[in-house]
Amino acid sequence: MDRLQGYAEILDGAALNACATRQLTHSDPGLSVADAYRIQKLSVDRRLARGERRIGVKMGLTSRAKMLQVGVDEVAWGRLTDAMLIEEGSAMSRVRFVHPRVEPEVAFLMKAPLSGRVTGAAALAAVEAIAPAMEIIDSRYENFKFSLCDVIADNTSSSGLVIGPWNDPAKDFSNLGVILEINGFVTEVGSTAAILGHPLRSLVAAARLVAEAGEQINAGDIVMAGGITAAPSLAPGQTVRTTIQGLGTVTFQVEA
Ligand code: 0L1
Ligand code: MG
Repeated sequence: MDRLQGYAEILDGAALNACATRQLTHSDPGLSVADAYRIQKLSVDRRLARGERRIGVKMGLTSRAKMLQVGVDEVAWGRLTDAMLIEEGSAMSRVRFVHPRVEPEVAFLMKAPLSGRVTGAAALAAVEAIAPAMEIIDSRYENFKFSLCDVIADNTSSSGLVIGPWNDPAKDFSNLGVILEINGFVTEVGSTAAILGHPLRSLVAAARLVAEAGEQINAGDIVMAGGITAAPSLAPGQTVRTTIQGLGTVTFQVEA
């Protein structure tokens, strides 16, 4: 079997069975970033072959807090499918995940395609709406430990997303206060400016990175701009809520 296809099957199996696996780079330190994106695509293709539908892309490692938390210092992207969507206000099942964590984020809904090197103004013109959101990340690696290549191959840990109310993107969303509460306790605070200085920069980076892979952001896609704070762990019984100043609130529960 092709080496990269084999890795894609290992990671896909780890996600399907919620069972952690060893870092690929422990046994294959020569793995490149290009190899890792190839593995990511092959792994997500397996999901699509099972009937999942592509719904957009996510940006990862877009804030200093995230980079420090995982010891990686470059942005990365991953692919989103409809099976990752968790309805706002509903419950996610903890047993479907290995060791899930949550990140407050900003989501973009696209009204026009975007690809390649674009300006911030062009990126904004392609946005239909923006929303407060949360990403549930779940590394398929043991102990949530990985290198940049490992995490890219693992679809940048993406495993769930919850989207709050959609807002007019004409609002200034460059520096809005963000509060992440778990069971009513303020767990993380931050600002949308933590996303590369302005969430729009993440969308500009997404257009460039996705084009480098020969793909594009499509009208109707969701683009998750990236985590704003460090990502706390999730446990059964929690109610998790993110509020972004002026954009609204998004909530989900964690059940066993
Ligand atoms: O979305 C993110 O910023 C996370 C990217 C992967 C790193 C992690 O799993 O924490
Ligand atoms: Mg994220």
